[in-house]
Amino acid sequence: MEHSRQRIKIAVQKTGRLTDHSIDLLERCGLKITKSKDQLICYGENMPIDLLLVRDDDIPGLVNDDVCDLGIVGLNVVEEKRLQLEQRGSNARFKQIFELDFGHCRLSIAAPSDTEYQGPDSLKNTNIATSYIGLLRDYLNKNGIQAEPVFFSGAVEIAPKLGRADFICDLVSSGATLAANGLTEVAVLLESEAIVIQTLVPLSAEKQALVDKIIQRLDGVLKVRDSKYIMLHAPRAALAEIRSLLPGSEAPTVMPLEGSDDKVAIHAVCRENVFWETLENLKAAGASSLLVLPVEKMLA
Ligand code: PRT
Ligand code: ZN
Repeated sequence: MEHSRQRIKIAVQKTGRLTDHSIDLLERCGLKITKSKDQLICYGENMPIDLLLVRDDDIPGLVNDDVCDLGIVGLNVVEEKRLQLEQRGSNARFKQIFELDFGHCRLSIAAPSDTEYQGPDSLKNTNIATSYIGLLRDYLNKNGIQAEPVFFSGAVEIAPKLGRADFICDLVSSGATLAANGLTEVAVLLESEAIVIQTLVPLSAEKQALVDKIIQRLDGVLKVRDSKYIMLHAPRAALAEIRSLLPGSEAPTVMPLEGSDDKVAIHAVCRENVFWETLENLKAAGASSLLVLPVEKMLA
C-alpha cells in the first residue's frame, strides 16, 4: 500500500441515514472497499482511496482540518459547522462541490399544535430547543428576533412537553415525528440534502490529480442518474416531430436502416426519465421498435 499521505481520504457517515447511499455512490465510481463497518477506516482495494467512517457531525471538521480530502454529509451539518467557525472568527476551509439528491429533509421550527403562530414575531422572548444553535441564531438574527435557543442534543421534540421550551427547531422529513408529539411545523429555516464537500487546503500535484479523477467520476455517475438511452425506428418524414418528443436529449444519432429507404434508426441519450406517456406519444408520431435502457456511466 502506498504511503498513507498519498492516499485520498473520504469521510463518510459510519452508521445512519446517509451510510448506504454514500457507499453505493462511491462504489458506482469504481471504488472497491473492504466492508467492515466496525472499523474506523475502510481501505480501497483498487484505488488509493480510503474511507473514514465517522459520526456525521465530525465530517465537516475533518475536511476543514485537512484530515480528509472529501466528505459526504448533510447540508444541515455543513452549514451548522460553517456558522460555528464564523462565530469563532475563522472561515470554513471546505467548499460544496455536489448535491447528491438523497438525505432530503428540512430544518424547521415547530410549535405545540395549540400555539397561535403569526409569523416570526411570535417567537419573541420564547425558548426554542434545538441541536442547531448556529442555524437557529442566524435565523433569529436575520429576522431581528430576541429569543433564547436551548441546547438539546437529541429527542428535541419532547422539550415542550417537559416544559423546557416553547418551540423546537429540528430536522423534519415526513413530519410523522412532529405529528406524534403534537407539534406543528411553522417555519422552514433550511432545505437540506446530502452534499459532497472538498477541502480548500492545497494538495500535492499527485493527490490533486486523484481528487480530480474521483470528482470527474462522481460527476459522471450523478449526471446519468436519471438518464436513459432510447432506441427506436421512425419514418424519415417524422424525424423533426420525434426529436421534439425526446425528453432532455441532445443531438440524437440517426442511422439508415438496411433495406428501407424511408425509415431510420434513432439512438439518443435522454437526460430525464422516459415515461410511458412519452413512449406512447413517440409511437403515435410513427415510431416503432422502441427500447429504453438505463445509462450506467457517462464521460463527457
Ligand atoms: O451517529 P450520527 O451522529 O452519525 O447520526 P445522526 O443520528 O446524527 O444522523 P442520522 O443518521 O439520523 O441523519 C443523518 C443526516 O440525514 C442528517 O444530518 C440529515 O442531513 C439527514 N436526514 C434526512 C435526517 C432526516 N432526514 C430525519 N428525518 N436526519 C434526521 N432526521 C430525524 C429528525 O431529527 C427527527 O428526529 O428524523 C426525525 C423526523 O423524521 P420524520 O420523517 O418523522 O419527519
Ligand atoms: Zn449526528
